[in-house]
Amino acid sequence: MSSVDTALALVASRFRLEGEVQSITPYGDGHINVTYLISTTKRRYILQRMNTDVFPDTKSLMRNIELVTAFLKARGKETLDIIRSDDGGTYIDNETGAWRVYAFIEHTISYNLVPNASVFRDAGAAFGDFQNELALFDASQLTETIAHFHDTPHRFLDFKAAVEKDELGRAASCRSEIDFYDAHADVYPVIMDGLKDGSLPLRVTHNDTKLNNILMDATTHKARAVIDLDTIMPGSMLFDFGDSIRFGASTALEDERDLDKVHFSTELFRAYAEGFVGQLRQSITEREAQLLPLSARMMTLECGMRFLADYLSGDTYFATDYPEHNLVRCRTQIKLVQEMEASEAPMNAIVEAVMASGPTSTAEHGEGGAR
Ligand code: ADP
Ligand code: GN1
Ligand code: MG
Repeated sequence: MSSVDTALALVASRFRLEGEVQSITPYGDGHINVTYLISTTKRRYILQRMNTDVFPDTKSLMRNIELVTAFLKARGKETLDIIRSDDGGTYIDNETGAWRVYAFIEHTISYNLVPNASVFRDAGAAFGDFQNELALFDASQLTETIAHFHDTPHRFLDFKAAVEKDELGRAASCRSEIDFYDAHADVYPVIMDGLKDGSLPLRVTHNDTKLNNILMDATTHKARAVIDLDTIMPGSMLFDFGDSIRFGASTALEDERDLDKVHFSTELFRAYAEGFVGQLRQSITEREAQLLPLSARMMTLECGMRFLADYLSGDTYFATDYPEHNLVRCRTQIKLVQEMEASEAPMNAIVEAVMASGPTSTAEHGEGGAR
Protein backbone atom coordinates (compact mmCIF):
# COMPACT_ATOMS: atom_id res chain seq x y z
CA MET A 1 0.00 0.00 0.00
CA SER A 2 2.96 2.32 0.54
CA SER A 3 3.46 2.76 -3.24
CA VAL A 4 -0.12 3.89 -3.83
CA ASP A 5 -0.64 7.60 -4.46
CA THR A 6 -2.09 9.04 -1.27
CA ALA A 7 -4.86 11.06 -2.91
CA LEU A 8 -6.00 8.04 -4.94
CA ALA A 9 -5.81 5.79 -1.89
CA LEU A 10 -8.02 8.23 -0.03
CA VAL A 11 -10.58 8.15 -2.84
CA ALA A 12 -10.48 4.34 -2.96
CA SER A 13 -11.00 4.14 0.79
CA ARG A 14 -14.37 5.82 0.33
CA PHE A 15 -15.73 2.82 -1.62
CA ARG A 16 -16.85 -0.57 -0.35
CA LEU A 17 -13.98 -2.59 -1.77
CA GLU A 18 -13.15 -6.18 -0.86
CA GLY A 19 -9.59 -6.76 0.33
CA GLU A 20 -6.69 -4.36 0.90
CA VAL A 21 -5.71 -2.00 -1.91
CA GLN A 22 -2.36 -3.04 -3.38
CA SER A 23 -2.05 -0.79 -6.43
CA ILE A 24 -3.90 1.91 -8.35
CA THR A 25 -2.57 2.44 -11.88
CA PRO A 26 -3.71 4.35 -15.00
CA TYR A 27 -5.77 2.14 -17.27
CA GLY A 28 -7.34 2.02 -20.75
CA ASP A 29 -7.50 4.39 -23.70
CA GLY A 30 -10.65 6.44 -23.11
CA HIS A 31 -10.53 10.09 -24.17
CA ILE A 32 -12.94 11.51 -21.59
CA ASN A 33 -12.71 10.13 -18.07
CA VAL A 34 -9.53 9.42 -16.14
CA THR A 35 -9.47 5.67 -15.58
CA TYR A 36 -7.46 3.60 -13.06
CA LEU A 37 -7.21 -0.07 -12.28
CA ILE A 38 -7.40 -0.89 -8.57
CA SER A 39 -5.94 -4.22 -7.45
CA THR A 40 -6.73 -5.39 -3.96
CA THR A 41 -5.70 -8.56 -2.16
CA LYS A 42 -9.08 -10.02 -3.24
CA ARG A 43 -10.06 -8.59 -6.64
CA ARG A 44 -9.84 -5.80 -9.19
CA TYR A 45 -11.88 -2.67 -9.84
CA ILE A 46 -12.07 0.24 -12.26
CA LEU A 47 -11.81 3.66 -10.61
CA GLN A 48 -12.79 6.69 -12.69
CA ARG A 49 -12.54 10.40 -12.14
CA MET A 50 -15.49 11.51 -14.17
CA ASN A 51 -15.07 14.39 -16.56
CA THR A 52 -17.33 16.99 -15.00
CA ASP A 53 -16.62 19.52 -17.77
CA VAL A 54 -18.10 17.09 -20.28
CA PHE A 55 -20.76 15.71 -17.89
CA PRO A 56 -21.55 18.51 -15.42
CA ASP A 57 -24.64 16.81 -13.95
CA THR A 58 -22.93 13.86 -12.22
CA LYS A 59 -26.02 12.94 -10.25
CA SER A 60 -28.19 12.49 -13.36
CA LEU A 61 -25.35 10.76 -15.21
CA MET A 62 -24.99 8.16 -12.47
CA ARG A 63 -28.74 7.80 -12.14
CA ASN A 64 -28.94 6.96 -15.87
CA ILE A 65 -26.22 4.35 -15.49
CA GLU A 66 -27.82 2.90 -12.38
CA LEU A 67 -31.16 2.54 -14.16
CA VAL A 68 -29.76 1.08 -17.37
CA THR A 69 -27.41 -1.38 -15.66
CA ALA A 70 -30.17 -2.57 -13.29
CA PHE A 71 -32.41 -3.11 -16.29
CA LEU A 72 -29.74 -4.99 -18.24
CA LYS A 73 -28.84 -7.12 -15.23
CA ALA A 74 -32.49 -8.10 -14.77
CA ARG A 75 -32.49 -9.12 -18.46
CA GLY A 76 -29.54 -11.46 -17.80
CA LYS A 77 -26.93 -9.32 -19.57
CA GLU A 78 -23.37 -8.82 -18.36
CA THR A 79 -22.93 -5.12 -17.69
CA LEU A 80 -21.17 -2.54 -15.54
CA ASP A 81 -21.53 -3.22 -11.83
CA ILE A 82 -21.48 -0.03 -9.75
CA ILE A 83 -19.60 -0.40 -6.46
CA ARG A 84 -21.21 1.64 -3.70
CA SER A 85 -19.46 4.33 -1.73
CA ASP A 86 -19.24 4.32 2.08
CA ASP A 87 -22.49 6.28 2.31
CA GLY A 88 -24.29 3.93 -0.09
CA GLY A 89 -24.10 6.29 -3.07
CA THR A 90 -23.08 5.55 -6.66
CA TYR A 91 -20.16 8.05 -6.61
CA ILE A 92 -18.31 10.42 -4.36
CA ASP A 93 -17.40 14.07 -4.70
CA ASN A 94 -14.35 15.60 -3.07
CA GLU A 95 -11.92 18.43 -3.76
CA THR A 96 -10.18 16.28 -6.42
CA GLY A 97 -13.35 15.65 -8.42
CA ALA A 98 -16.25 13.23 -8.85
CA TRP A 99 -15.31 9.54 -8.64
CA ARG A 100 -16.98 6.20 -9.27
CA VAL A 101 -15.93 2.56 -9.06
CA TYR A 102 -17.01 -0.38 -11.19
CA ALA A 103 -16.22 -4.03 -10.71
CA PHE A 104 -13.46 -4.94 -13.16
CA ILE A 105 -14.94 -7.19 -15.82
CA GLU A 106 -12.33 -9.95 -15.77
CA HIS A 107 -10.94 -12.04 -18.58
CA THR A 108 -11.87 -9.58 -21.31
CA ILE A 109 -10.06 -7.50 -23.95
CA SER A 110 -11.00 -4.15 -25.44
CA TYR A 111 -9.48 -3.54 -28.86
CA ASN A 112 -8.27 -0.29 -30.41
CA LEU A 113 -7.84 -2.05 -33.74
CA VAL A 114 -10.00 -4.83 -35.15
CA PRO A 115 -7.95 -8.07 -35.07
CA ASN A 116 -10.10 -9.85 -37.64
CA ALA A 117 -13.48 -9.56 -39.36
CA SER A 118 -15.13 -12.09 -37.11
CA VAL A 119 -14.48 -10.03 -33.95
CA PHE A 120 -15.96 -6.98 -35.67
CA ARG A 121 -19.02 -8.96 -36.84
CA ASP A 122 -19.52 -10.03 -33.25
CA ALA A 123 -19.16 -6.44 -32.01
CA GLY A 124 -21.84 -5.44 -34.53
CA ALA A 125 -24.14 -8.16 -33.22
CA ALA A 126 -23.49 -7.07 -29.62
CA PHE A 127 -24.24 -3.41 -30.32
CA GLY A 128 -27.31 -4.48 -32.32
CA ASP A 129 -28.46 -6.62 -29.41
CA PHE A 130 -27.79 -3.71 -27.05
CA GLN A 131 -30.01 -1.54 -29.23
CA ASN A 132 -32.78 -4.16 -28.98
CA GLU A 133 -32.46 -4.16 -25.20
CA LEU A 134 -32.64 -0.37 -25.01
CA ALA A 135 -35.81 -0.47 -27.11
CA LEU A 136 -37.48 -2.25 -24.17
CA PHE A 137 -36.23 0.31 -21.66
CA ASP A 138 -38.44 3.20 -20.54
CA ALA A 139 -36.48 6.11 -22.01
CA SER A 140 -38.58 8.74 -20.24
CA GLN A 141 -36.54 7.96 -17.10
CA LEU A 142 -33.30 9.09 -18.74
CA THR A 143 -31.68 12.52 -18.52
CA GLU A 144 -29.94 13.83 -21.64
CA THR A 145 -26.29 13.91 -20.47
CA ILE A 146 -24.87 15.99 -23.36
CA ALA A 147 -27.19 18.17 -25.43
CA HIS A 148 -26.81 18.06 -29.25
CA PHE A 149 -24.36 15.15 -28.96
CA HIS A 150 -24.75 13.84 -32.52
CA ASP A 151 -26.41 16.93 -33.93
CA THR A 152 -23.89 17.29 -36.76
CA PRO A 153 -25.09 20.74 -37.98
CA HIS A 154 -24.74 21.96 -34.39
CA ARG A 155 -21.26 20.43 -34.17
CA PHE A 156 -20.39 22.23 -37.40
CA LEU A 157 -21.44 25.57 -35.88
CA ASP A 158 -19.21 24.84 -32.86
CA PHE A 159 -16.41 23.98 -35.27
CA LYS A 160 -16.90 27.23 -37.22
CA ALA A 161 -16.81 29.18 -33.97
CA ALA A 162 -13.51 27.51 -33.01
CA VAL A 163 -12.04 28.37 -36.43
CA GLU A 164 -13.24 31.95 -36.09
CA LYS A 165 -11.78 32.31 -32.60
CA ASP A 166 -8.53 30.53 -33.46
CA GLU A 167 -7.44 30.86 -29.86
CA LEU A 168 -3.92 29.49 -30.35
CA GLY A 169 -3.27 30.78 -33.85
CA ARG A 170 -3.32 27.20 -35.18
CA ALA A 171 -5.86 27.69 -38.00
CA ALA A 172 -3.31 28.83 -40.57
CA SER A 173 -1.50 25.50 -40.26
CA CYS A 174 -4.60 23.39 -40.94
CA ARG A 175 -6.32 25.33 -43.70
CA SER A 176 -6.85 22.29 -45.93
CA GLU A 177 -8.48 20.34 -43.10
CA ILE A 178 -10.76 23.30 -42.31
CA ASP A 179 -11.68 23.61 -46.00
CA PHE A 180 -12.50 19.88 -46.09
CA TYR A 181 -15.17 20.30 -43.41
CA ASP A 182 -16.55 23.45 -45.05
CA ALA A 183 -16.83 21.63 -48.36
CA HIS A 184 -18.96 18.87 -46.80
CA ALA A 185 -21.52 21.15 -45.15
CA ASP A 186 -24.40 19.94 -47.34
CA VAL A 187 -24.23 16.43 -45.83
CA TYR A 188 -24.46 17.39 -42.16
CA PRO A 189 -28.25 17.87 -41.82
CA VAL A 190 -29.36 14.54 -43.34
CA ILE A 191 -29.84 12.49 -40.13
CA MET A 192 -31.06 15.35 -37.95
CA ASP A 193 -33.58 16.37 -40.63
CA GLY A 194 -34.80 12.78 -40.77
CA LEU A 195 -35.32 12.72 -37.00
CA LYS A 196 -37.13 16.06 -37.14
CA ASP A 197 -39.51 15.19 -39.98
CA GLY A 198 -40.16 11.69 -38.62
CA SER A 199 -38.70 9.82 -41.59
CA LEU A 200 -36.16 8.36 -39.14
CA PRO A 201 -37.35 6.94 -35.80
CA LEU A 202 -36.02 8.36 -32.54
CA ARG A 203 -34.73 5.45 -30.45
CA VAL A 204 -32.59 5.10 -27.34
CA THR A 205 -28.98 4.67 -28.38
CA HIS A 206 -25.52 4.19 -26.89
CA ASN A 207 -23.98 7.02 -28.92
CA ASP A 208 -20.32 6.09 -28.34
CA THR A 209 -19.97 2.70 -29.97
CA LYS A 210 -16.27 2.55 -30.64
CA LEU A 211 -14.65 -0.82 -30.35
CA ASN A 212 -12.89 -0.13 -27.05
CA ASN A 213 -16.28 0.50 -25.48
CA ILE A 214 -17.13 -3.19 -25.76
CA LEU A 215 -15.35 -5.93 -23.86
CA MET A 216 -14.66 -9.21 -25.67
CA ASP A 217 -13.95 -12.47 -23.89
CA ALA A 218 -10.21 -13.06 -23.75
CA THR A 219 -10.56 -16.73 -24.69
CA THR A 220 -13.48 -16.93 -27.11
CA HIS A 221 -13.17 -13.35 -28.45
CA LYS A 222 -16.96 -13.13 -28.28
CA ALA A 223 -18.53 -9.90 -27.05
CA ARG A 224 -19.20 -9.97 -23.31
CA ALA A 225 -20.29 -6.47 -22.24
CA VAL A 226 -21.05 -3.08 -23.74
CA ILE A 227 -19.46 -0.45 -21.48
CA ASP A 228 -19.00 3.35 -21.31
CA LEU A 229 -22.70 3.97 -20.76
CA ASP A 230 -22.32 7.73 -20.14
CA THR A 231 -23.94 8.81 -23.39
CA ILE A 232 -27.03 6.61 -23.51
CA MET A 233 -29.67 9.03 -24.75
CA PRO A 234 -32.42 9.33 -27.34
CA GLY A 235 -30.87 9.18 -30.80
CA SER A 236 -30.80 7.43 -34.15
CA MET A 237 -29.65 3.86 -34.67
CA LEU A 238 -27.49 5.42 -37.40
CA PHE A 239 -25.33 7.13 -34.78
CA ASP A 240 -24.42 3.77 -33.27
CA PHE A 241 -23.80 2.08 -36.58
CA GLY A 242 -21.83 4.96 -38.09
CA ASP A 243 -19.61 5.53 -35.08
CA SER A 244 -18.63 1.85 -34.92
CA ILE A 245 -17.67 1.91 -38.59
CA ARG A 246 -15.72 5.15 -38.14
CA PHE A 247 -13.46 3.56 -35.56
CA GLY A 248 -13.51 -0.13 -36.40
CA ALA A 249 -13.58 -0.34 -40.21
CA SER A 250 -10.21 1.36 -40.41
CA THR A 251 -6.99 -0.56 -41.04
CA ALA A 252 -5.13 1.68 -38.58
CA LEU A 253 -5.49 3.30 -35.20
CA GLU A 254 -7.57 6.46 -34.80
CA ASP A 255 -4.34 8.38 -34.16
CA GLU A 256 -2.08 6.78 -36.78
CA ARG A 257 0.36 9.41 -38.07
CA ASP A 258 1.24 7.52 -41.26
CA LEU A 259 -1.80 8.05 -43.46
CA ASP A 260 -0.56 5.41 -45.93
CA LYS A 261 -1.60 2.88 -43.29
CA VAL A 262 -5.09 4.31 -42.92
CA HIS A 263 -7.69 2.72 -45.15
CA PHE A 264 -11.41 2.20 -45.01
CA SER A 265 -12.11 -1.52 -45.26
CA THR A 266 -15.30 -2.48 -47.09
CA GLU A 267 -14.84 -6.03 -45.80
CA LEU A 268 -14.92 -4.82 -42.22
CA PHE A 269 -17.94 -2.68 -43.12
CA ARG A 270 -19.63 -5.82 -44.43
CA ALA A 271 -18.75 -7.82 -41.32
CA TYR A 272 -20.12 -5.17 -38.94
CA ALA A 273 -23.25 -4.64 -41.05
CA GLU A 274 -23.92 -8.40 -41.01
CA GLY A 275 -23.66 -8.51 -37.22
CA PHE A 276 -25.59 -5.32 -36.51
CA VAL A 277 -28.37 -5.70 -39.05
CA GLY A 278 -28.59 -9.39 -38.23
CA GLN A 279 -29.83 -8.39 -34.76
CA LEU A 280 -32.04 -5.52 -35.87
CA ARG A 281 -33.78 -7.04 -38.86
CA GLN A 282 -37.15 -6.84 -37.09
CA SER A 283 -36.99 -3.14 -36.34
CA ILE A 284 -34.72 -1.43 -38.86
CA THR A 285 -36.71 0.72 -41.30
CA GLU A 286 -36.05 0.91 -45.01
CA ARG A 287 -34.83 4.48 -44.68
CA GLU A 288 -32.44 3.59 -41.86
CA ALA A 289 -31.01 0.75 -43.93
CA GLN A 290 -30.62 3.05 -46.91
CA LEU A 291 -28.67 5.55 -44.79
CA LEU A 292 -26.28 3.06 -43.15
CA PRO A 293 -23.43 3.89 -45.58
CA LEU A 294 -24.03 7.63 -45.19
CA SER A 295 -24.08 7.29 -41.40
CA ALA A 296 -20.52 5.96 -41.46
CA ARG A 297 -19.39 9.02 -43.40
CA MET A 298 -21.46 11.34 -41.20
CA MET A 299 -20.06 10.06 -37.90
CA THR A 300 -16.53 10.17 -39.33
CA LEU A 301 -17.02 13.73 -40.53
CA GLU A 302 -18.53 14.74 -37.19
CA CYS A 303 -15.81 13.18 -35.08
CA GLY A 304 -13.06 14.61 -37.27
CA MET A 305 -14.46 18.13 -37.01
CA ARG A 306 -14.73 17.68 -33.23
CA PHE A 307 -11.03 16.68 -33.09
CA LEU A 308 -10.10 19.68 -35.24
CA ALA A 309 -12.27 22.09 -33.23
CA ASP A 310 -10.58 20.83 -30.06
CA TYR A 311 -7.15 21.26 -31.64
CA LEU A 312 -8.03 24.85 -32.52
CA SER A 313 -9.43 25.52 -29.04
CA GLY A 314 -6.36 24.28 -27.19
CA ASP A 315 -7.17 20.58 -26.55
CA THR A 316 -9.58 21.05 -23.70
CA TYR A 317 -12.05 18.26 -24.49
CA PHE A 318 -10.31 15.06 -25.64
CA ALA A 319 -7.35 13.70 -23.68
CA THR A 320 -4.17 14.21 -25.72
CA ASP A 321 -0.61 12.88 -25.38
CA TYR A 322 1.16 15.54 -27.48
CA PRO A 323 0.31 18.95 -29.01
CA GLU A 324 -0.74 17.73 -32.50
CA HIS A 325 -2.64 14.69 -31.25
CA ASN A 326 -6.10 16.01 -32.14
CA LEU A 327 -4.88 17.16 -35.56
CA VAL A 328 -3.41 13.72 -36.23
CA ARG A 329 -6.75 12.17 -35.24
CA CYS A 330 -8.59 14.59 -37.52
CA ARG A 331 -6.40 13.62 -40.47
CA THR A 332 -7.17 9.89 -40.11
CA GLN A 333 -10.86 10.77 -40.09
CA ILE A 334 -10.51 12.80 -43.29
CA LYS A 335 -8.65 9.97 -45.01
CA LEU A 336 -11.39 7.54 -44.01
CA VAL A 337 -14.15 9.85 -45.29
CA GLN A 338 -12.36 10.17 -48.63
CA GLU A 339 -12.15 6.41 -49.01
CA MET A 340 -15.76 5.97 -47.88
CA GLU A 341 -16.80 8.42 -50.58
CA ALA A 342 -14.96 6.38 -53.15
CA SER A 343 -16.62 3.20 -51.80
CA GLU A 344 -20.21 4.39 -51.91
CA ALA A 345 -21.34 1.87 -54.53
CA PRO A 346 -19.85 -1.22 -52.80
CA MET A 347 -21.18 -0.04 -49.43
CA ASN A 348 -24.69 0.32 -50.85
CA ALA A 349 -24.42 -3.12 -52.44
CA ILE A 350 -23.29 -4.63 -49.14
CA VAL A 351 -26.25 -3.14 -47.27
CA GLU A 352 -28.65 -4.37 -49.93
CA ALA A 353 -27.19 -7.87 -49.74
CA VAL A 354 -27.23 -7.90 -45.93
CA MET A 355 -30.83 -6.69 -45.85
CA ALA A 356 -31.87 -9.32 -48.38
CA SER A 357 -30.18 -12.21 -46.61
CA GLY A 358 -31.52 -14.09 -43.61
CA PRO A 359 -29.91 -14.05 -40.15
CA THR A 360 -26.18 -14.68 -40.44
CA SER A 361 -24.23 -17.08 -38.33
CA THR A 362 -20.66 -16.18 -37.42
CA ALA A 363 -19.63 -19.75 -38.14
CA GLU A 364 -20.37 -19.32 -41.85
CA HIS A 365 -17.59 -16.79 -42.21
CA GLY A 366 -13.86 -17.16 -42.18
CA GLU A 367 -11.50 -15.07 -40.12
CA GLY A 368 -10.81 -12.77 -43.09
CA GLY A 369 -8.63 -9.79 -42.21
CA ALA A 370 -9.13 -6.23 -43.28
CA ARG A 371 -9.60 -5.15 -46.93
P1 ADP B 1 -13.90 6.96 -21.34
O1 ADP B 1 -15.24 7.58 -21.19
O2 ADP B 1 -12.78 7.84 -20.98
O3 ADP B 1 -13.75 6.38 -22.71
P2 ADP B 1 -14.41 4.25 -20.42
O4 ADP B 1 -15.53 4.09 -19.44
O5 ADP B 1 -14.68 3.86 -21.82
O6 ADP B 1 -13.86 5.75 -20.32
O7 ADP B 1 -13.17 3.42 -19.85
C1 ADP B 1 -11.91 3.45 -20.47
C2 ADP B 1 -11.41 2.04 -20.73
O8 ADP B 1 -11.30 1.33 -19.49
C3 ADP B 1 -12.34 1.19 -21.59
O9 ADP B 1 -12.12 1.40 -22.96
C4 ADP B 1 -11.97 -0.22 -21.13
O10 ADP B 1 -10.80 -0.65 -21.79
C5 ADP B 1 -11.65 -0.03 -19.66
N1 ADP B 1 -12.80 -0.34 -18.77
C6 ADP B 1 -13.76 0.52 -18.37
N2 ADP B 1 -14.62 -0.07 -17.52
C7 ADP B 1 -14.20 -1.35 -17.37
C8 ADP B 1 -14.65 -2.47 -16.58
N3 ADP B 1 -15.72 -2.39 -15.78
N4 ADP B 1 -13.95 -3.64 -16.66
C9 ADP B 1 -12.85 -3.72 -17.47
N5 ADP B 1 -12.37 -2.71 -18.22
C10 ADP B 1 -13.03 -1.53 -18.16
C1 GN1 C 1 -14.81 9.87 -26.89
O1 GN1 C 1 -15.14 8.41 -24.13
P1 GN1 C 1 -14.54 7.73 -25.33
O2 GN1 C 1 -13.07 7.85 -25.42
O3 GN1 C 1 -15.05 6.32 -25.39
C2 GN1 C 1 -16.07 10.68 -27.18
C3 GN1 C 1 -16.75 10.12 -28.43
C4 GN1 C 1 -15.79 10.17 -29.61
C5 GN1 C 1 -14.53 9.38 -29.24
C6 GN1 C 1 -13.48 9.48 -30.31
C7 GN1 C 1 -18.42 11.58 -24.37
O4 GN1 C 1 -15.17 8.53 -26.59
O5 GN1 C 1 -17.89 10.91 -28.74
O6 GN1 C 1 -16.38 9.60 -30.74
O7 GN1 C 1 -13.96 9.89 -28.02
N1 GN1 C 1 -16.98 10.62 -26.02
C8 GN1 C 1 -17.57 11.74 -25.56
O8 GN1 C 1 -12.53 8.49 -30.12
O9 GN1 C 1 -17.43 12.84 -26.10
MG1 MG D 1 -14.72 4.86 -23.65
